Amino acid sequence: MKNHNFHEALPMRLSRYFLPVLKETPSDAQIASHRLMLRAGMIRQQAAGIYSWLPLGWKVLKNIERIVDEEQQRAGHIPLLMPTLQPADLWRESGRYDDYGDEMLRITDRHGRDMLYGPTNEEMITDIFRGHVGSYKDLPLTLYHIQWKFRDEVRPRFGVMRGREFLMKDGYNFDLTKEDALHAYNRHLVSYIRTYERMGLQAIPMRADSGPIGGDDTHEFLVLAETGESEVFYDANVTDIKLGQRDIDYDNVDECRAVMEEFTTLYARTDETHDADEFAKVPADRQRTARGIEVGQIFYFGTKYSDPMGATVQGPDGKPTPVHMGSHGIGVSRLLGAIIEASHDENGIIWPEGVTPFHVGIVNLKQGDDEADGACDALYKSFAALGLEPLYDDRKERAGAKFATMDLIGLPWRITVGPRGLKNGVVEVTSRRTGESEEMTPELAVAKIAQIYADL
Ligand code: 5CA
Repeated sequence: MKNHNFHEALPMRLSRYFLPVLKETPSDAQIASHRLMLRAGMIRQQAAGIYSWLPLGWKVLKNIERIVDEEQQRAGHIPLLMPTLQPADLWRESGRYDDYGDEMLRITDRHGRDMLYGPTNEEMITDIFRGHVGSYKDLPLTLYHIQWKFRDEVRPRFGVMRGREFLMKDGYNFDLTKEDALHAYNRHLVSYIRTYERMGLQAIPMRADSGPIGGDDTHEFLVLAETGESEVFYDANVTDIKLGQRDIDYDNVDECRAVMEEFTTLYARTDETHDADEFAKVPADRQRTARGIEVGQIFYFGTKYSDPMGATVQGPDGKPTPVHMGSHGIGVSRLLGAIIEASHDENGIIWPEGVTPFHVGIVNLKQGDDEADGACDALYKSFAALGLEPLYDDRKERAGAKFATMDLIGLPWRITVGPRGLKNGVVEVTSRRTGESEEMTPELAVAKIAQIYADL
């Protein structure tokens, strides 16, 4: 299998894990993803819109972060890390310190200096750029980080979906010309679609409003879901467009533009930019009004920050030129909620293979039976040796309780091991998504599951 893991595989026995599942459905959680994340012991609320990530939730968050990271690097973007706390002075330079309003958490340090917990990083990255880059020869450049943000939302709700503290990937492109910056915009659009598809999500780019970030060109990426906070209007045919396994050359300007056009030509807008006259031109049987979850947004805003902050490079003519910029964000922690909204049933979560916290669950129907214990141990070791992470339910619990836990936490594959099957030399492999089971030898079960992940 392609092992992109930055960490070692972590096979786990449930008896030693920390998985505080809740028996009751939390009454204050209004949407499925919030309820399921609490019930599956993934998060714990510490204050309004502020969560601890418990081991299972943390593992999924890391998986999502890894996919985002890989796709950014595939597109040629360079990772770094900026702090969560920022000096207010940088924001005074851009004029946003006063403009940003009550969503900004303002802090004063012991010396009386104004600080803030970053809601986004345009100013700071522009400061880094102006301090270290001086020539057009160093362009194009796109820097990004995956870092916690704080926005003092009036109504934090729906769990990680609208948090106050949340994890975002934010990237910033620096280019000599508007044309180059628009290539960066298209490159981000393509890489985002690829990122979401790897997580089993269809996120439709829709023309949107730029809000406090600024600029004229902006698209939001929306996952259709009844519980989504945005109202969206689109041509039904947009949902047929997929990137799939296409090999994209991110340096190829025409290729990226063609993909951008393919995904953004049909009508698809959020309520902020919805235009009834334009929408009326879509054939009536294809007009759709729905709700969506915004899992990302890209912006081109030209010299909005580079001008006031003096981020210039020496152009080919030797003259200082302000750089053209854009910023590009993915709601990393929100994505957990979006994935669950898109993929669950009445029994619990159904993780897509790309982000699942464990690759496979092993359920021992008769803990303490030598043969069953031995077969489970052997499966566990085989998966671990392949770099896969099984979660082995080795507790002395009833079968029903074990199945309920596995269904709730949503591992896409389950292997059930019991004395009866073992007499015939078989275990049962069950798909969480379809509920279908198949009997096979333990060796074939390992091979089947290993193949599924190798094909991702
Ligand atoms: N600087 C730009 C792009 S880097 C920016 O901040 N864009 S943003 O405001 O659109 O945020 C990027 C993404 O973060 C959003 O698309 C959304 O998915 C996520 N996000 C924004 N606010 C929250 C929140 N309160 N809770 C969870 N995720 C959020």
